[in-house]
Amino acid sequence: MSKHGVHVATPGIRWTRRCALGVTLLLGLAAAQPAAAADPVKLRIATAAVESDWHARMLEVFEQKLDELAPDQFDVEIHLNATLFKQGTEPVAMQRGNLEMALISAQDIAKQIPAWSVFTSGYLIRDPQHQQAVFESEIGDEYYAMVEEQMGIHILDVAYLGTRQLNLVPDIEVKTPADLEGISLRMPGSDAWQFLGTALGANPTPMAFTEVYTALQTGAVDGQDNPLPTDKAAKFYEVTSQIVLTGHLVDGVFVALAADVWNGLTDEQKRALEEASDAAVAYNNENRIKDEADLVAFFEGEGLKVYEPDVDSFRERVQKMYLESEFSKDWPEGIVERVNAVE
Ligand code: KDO
Repeated sequence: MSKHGVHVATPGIRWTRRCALGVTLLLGLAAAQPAAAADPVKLRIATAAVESDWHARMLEVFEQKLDELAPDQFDVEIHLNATLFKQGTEPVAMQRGNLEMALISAQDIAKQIPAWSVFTSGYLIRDPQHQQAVFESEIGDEYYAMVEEQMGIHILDVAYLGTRQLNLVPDIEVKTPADLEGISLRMPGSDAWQFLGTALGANPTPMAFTEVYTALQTGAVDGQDNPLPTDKAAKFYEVTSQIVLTGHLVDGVFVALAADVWNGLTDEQKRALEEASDAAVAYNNENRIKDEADLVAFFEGEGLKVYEPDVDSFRERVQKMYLESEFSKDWPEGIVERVNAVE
């Protein structure tokens, strides 16, 4: 094309044996050259996290670390606020080859592997250190292997999402589960999440995370449960009056990627991904744990009531309901005792 944008006709080339020989020589030369650098591996990461929450920020740490360890080998794209895939649909997107990476929950996994529902159960994991220890133990190896074999998803790590607390609009006093009777509590949309709401004594309402702020604001629901750092990041404190420190679920998100993508990497690339994920999780956990300790004062400053209920009454009811539930029939023999025994 000329600089004026007009196509200039190329004088016709007459195809002769000499031309053919020249092409063969050229092709041979090209084959002798070192292989051109492979295209970077695309890693689109999907999550419902909001920008200022620690599990969103840790993805930037992941991207930077990966670039340091394996420059130009990965092309990371971070998609927050469930903009790429709806919350809870990420595992299937990875299984269908439509997504490379996501932060997924035990509740998402339990939809396909019922044995995983043990990790959706309230008052089982004691604290963030216990969570790390459990998933670094043989239990973690076994549970991650199930996900790899049965779902074709490779888990790199668990990141501490925080300890879930109740966050309510009405100005009521909550001491025991009985005080939640008739309270419509937004829970994420899956059976495992809904059951947790019922076990707490409330009326669970399924709803995606992205709709929660408006639902609280308009009174469509009476409350929601999330860890304190998420209540701050998603600004739920602007539209609620109290936080009840039930501490009912020590929650985590799993840093996961499609096994097909994982299996296509070199050993060096795999090591780089593992190291970058470890760095990201360490950053998330450290900041989130510190935040949880500091945030009560922040919410009180915003005018919310923050108090402890009779936690034992919640623990007793929730544990009993899980053990008697349909979910527990799918738990491997002795798993609760093994989890409890991890120091
Ligand atoms: C939520 O929807 O309440 C939840 O906390 C559930 C988690 O599993 C996770 O999906 C999280 O939302 C999102 O990452 C947003 O913080």
